Amino acid sequence: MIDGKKVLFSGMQATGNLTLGNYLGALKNWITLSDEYECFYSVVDMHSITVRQDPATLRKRARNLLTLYIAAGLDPEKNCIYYQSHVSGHAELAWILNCFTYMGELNRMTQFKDKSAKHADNINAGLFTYPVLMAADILLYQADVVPVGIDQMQHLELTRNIAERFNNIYGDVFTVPEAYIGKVGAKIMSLQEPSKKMSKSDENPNGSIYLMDDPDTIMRKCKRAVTDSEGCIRYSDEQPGIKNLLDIYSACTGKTPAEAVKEFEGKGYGELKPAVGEAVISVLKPLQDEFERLSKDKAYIDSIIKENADKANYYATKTLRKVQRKVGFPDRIR
Ligand code: ATP
Ligand code: LTN
Repeated sequence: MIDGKKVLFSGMQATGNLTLGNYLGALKNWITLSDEYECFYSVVDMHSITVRQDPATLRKRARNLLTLYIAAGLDPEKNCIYYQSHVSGHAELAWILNCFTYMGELNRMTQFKDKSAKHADNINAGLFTYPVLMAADILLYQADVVPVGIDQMQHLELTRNIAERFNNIYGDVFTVPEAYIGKVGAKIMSLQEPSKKMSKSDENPNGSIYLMDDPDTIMRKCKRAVTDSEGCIRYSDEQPGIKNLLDIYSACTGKTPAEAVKEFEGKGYGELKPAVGEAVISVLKPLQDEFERLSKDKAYIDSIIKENADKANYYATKTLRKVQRKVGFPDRIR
């Protein structure tokens, strides 16, 4: 609890251009929840280097991502928006938690298996212990709730297990966090391969709508979305392409999938696809305009970076000192 409010933590990696999946699955829910909770939204740049990055590109993407959080509607005066690498407590707590996490647990993580298959030439220890750093992110702020897409559930379960294990030994040190998964948009699929999730690291750019895509590109990608030959619009697992388009439409318009199906009753794919395109454009256009405006205001963004890093450090250090005492590190001499 901070000032009588429950705490929320979430983060995104600055590894590529954000997709509509990232927005509908995560960022959009962050905004909905931001009034109710004391929120920490991190650009998790330390996680990004588990895969090789070009330094200048990473720096640029991290800044763009931080700006995008604000452009999407998170008020940086109320929400703590900061770079993970500016708070050394993340790495310090991660080290301690590494000593409370089993190799077997990390071996089971599907993200590790997927990423090591994809980057077979660089299966580094950081990629393996990635979930421990993520647990440290969350536990450092004593977060009650963590809004993420479904793909992160396994990491959240591990975080809860680590927290409970630690608490069983040392008493109530960590808040055990709950995942928050939104009702619509929790898993947006690729427009080209609707059995795969839409991902910013997908090699086929037509599978993903990027948040910075211009209206023509968005419309073109929606019109080319892979569907099926059934010809009728139902919300069913048998029609994954159509289901995905209905999910996108619902998440962008605030309608339920059932309402969306009703709206397109008796209509064809030729009507659904451009309607989805329009819905996406109307969500992304204001965000893009605000991003452009904010990007030009260097001094403002710099001040947010500085102030919020100080705030995050304050809360992080509080937890870290407590944990260090519990495990038996010597007190600091003042
Ligand atoms: P990468 O392709 O680099 O692994 P990613 O696109 O999966 O990245 P992350 O940075 O790992 O993105 O995820 C940021 C947030 O977006 C997480 O909360 C994740 O659950 C959510 N998310 C990612 N992809 C989707 C998707 N297709 N649908 C819904 N939520 C998603
Ligand atoms: N692993 C997450 C990003 C992430 C995160 C976090 C999300 C790192 N630390 C803490 C929520 C809370 C991802 O790949 N999407």
